[in-house]
Amino acid sequence: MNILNHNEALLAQHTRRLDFLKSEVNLPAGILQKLKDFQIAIPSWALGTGGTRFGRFSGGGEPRNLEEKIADVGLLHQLNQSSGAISLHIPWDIPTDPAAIRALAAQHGLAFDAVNSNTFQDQADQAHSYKFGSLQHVSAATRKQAIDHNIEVIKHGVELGSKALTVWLSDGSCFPGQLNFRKAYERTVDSLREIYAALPADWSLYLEYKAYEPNFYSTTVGDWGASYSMVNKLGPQAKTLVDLGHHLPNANIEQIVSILLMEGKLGGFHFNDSKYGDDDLTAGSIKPYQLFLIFNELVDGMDAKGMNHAKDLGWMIDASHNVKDPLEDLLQSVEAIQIAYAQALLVDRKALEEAREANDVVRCQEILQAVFRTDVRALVAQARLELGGALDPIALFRQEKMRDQLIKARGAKTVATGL
Ligand code: LRH
Ligand code: MN
Repeated sequence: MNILNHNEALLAQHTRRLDFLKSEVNLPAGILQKLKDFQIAIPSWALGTGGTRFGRFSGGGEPRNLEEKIADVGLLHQLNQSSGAISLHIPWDIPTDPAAIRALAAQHGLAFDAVNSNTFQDQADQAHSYKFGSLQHVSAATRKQAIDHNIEVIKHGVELGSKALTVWLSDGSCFPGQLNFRKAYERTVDSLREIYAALPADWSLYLEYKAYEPNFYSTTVGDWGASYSMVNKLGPQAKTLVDLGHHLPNANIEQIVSILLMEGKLGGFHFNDSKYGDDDLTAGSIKPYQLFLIFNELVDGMDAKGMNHAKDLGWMIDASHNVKDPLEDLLQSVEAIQIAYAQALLVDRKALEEAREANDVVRCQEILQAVFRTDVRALVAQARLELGGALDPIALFRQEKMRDQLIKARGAKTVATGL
């Protein structure tokens, strides 16, 4: 892939844009280094074409195994130098030879972020079905099976150098009366305690909440309150994971983030966007202002606690690509997240606090919206350039006809494991 030629052709235009930005905005010291350090993990289950119950329209050249998934994330990272980690989902991506997989990832400059368990599908050789839940299940044998699976996933993660387990439970009910909410909650917490006890000392457990789907009346870990109350019962290594698509309409996610962060119980994110439900669309594609407001709370809250922006939270994407090329879609999501982070780093927090303390509502809004309306793409591109990435990753992906090359190498009908 000829990144040098690509950047050379775009350098003059890029420099003009960057100089203009610098003429308009005082760039805080260290902002470029922060952007360069900020790596976003790519979900192993989102490298193929996603679908819905109504259909799936594969684009071809999809990765056929974990090795090819790592190669695809490696390609993204080569292009944008901001996708330096992969988040695996077990059993969709069981690393049969962990040492070889770890070495292959290292060759691509990739680390392993949180590993994800799966007790929302029944595997062929499974003794007990998860139809009526897993960690909440009325049957102790089914709960034990789900607990053992999570402990197994931790073992896979340890072999790969991962430091966190993400637990998302589809557990809940579809009809009033079906579930004893209190028993389901207590059984879930008791089951999580056994998983928590198996965590290595330097690991985290991320408990991901979701309002609905696949259950459509109640979800046992259905909102931040349920997750927060449970992770508080578990202990200091347990934190809440915020998937942007897992909220009821109009939820104020940036407020949820600020409180979880203040309480030291925010573990990380699954970035995506949505208009209606858990649509798993490209980050920043529907509500870019919300994404900016979330990063505004993150930068403010992390600085208030002296946290390291790049290392102290789990930055992961969780998306599904029904109509776009999966790799182009992921490049867009990473760019949108980097833009929201860069803008949040430009907010004049002293002026904002002064305006808030003065109840100068207009001034507060003007400070945030002025930054949101600032085009920081040249700054994000400069970070990529300095790390050896492409000034315009999607343009280069297309110029090099990468999808055609993948189809030629893998075939037009290959289907990746995942959603
Ligand atoms: C559930 C979810 C969860 C994953 C799955 C692939 O909606 O967000 O994070 O396990 O998607
Ligand atoms: Mn998710």
